[in-house]
Amino acid sequence: MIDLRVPLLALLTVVGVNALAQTPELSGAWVRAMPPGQRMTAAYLQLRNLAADTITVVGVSSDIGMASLHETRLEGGRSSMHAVASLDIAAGEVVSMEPGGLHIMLMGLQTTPVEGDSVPVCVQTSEGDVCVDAKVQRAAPDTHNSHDHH
Ligand SMILES: [Cu+2]
Repeated sequence: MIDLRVPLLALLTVVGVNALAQTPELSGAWVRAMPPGQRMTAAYLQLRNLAADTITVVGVSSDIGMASLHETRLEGGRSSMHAVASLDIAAGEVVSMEPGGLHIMLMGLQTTPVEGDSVPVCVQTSEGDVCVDAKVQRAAPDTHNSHDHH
């Protein structure tokens, strides 16, 4: 088995990121901007398990309010949200949170995050906590299947 962590660590060192690669690696984090006064929003990100074993996500947190792991599901044509108690990420697996699916629900906000802000979001896992600054924006970042015309 080839150990991919060594070149990755070297790369992270070159770009000046913490040389100790955290796992799961968090990327593409963003929070949906809401109108002033809104007390809830959601954060989305991708988690990549760089470890050789399954990692379990056991919780989420953020300084700006109460955070919980949610999943939106379509049931009989109706969309509803459910709390997700824990989430297993297999070795090498990438889990994507995105609108209409898994997300980090942020509730009880003291201040409404506005476009351009950055919001700290942490993921608690069986391996410890990993945190990222999520960019506040009005819509999902461009991806292969998102065509958001304003
Ligand atoms: Cu939710």
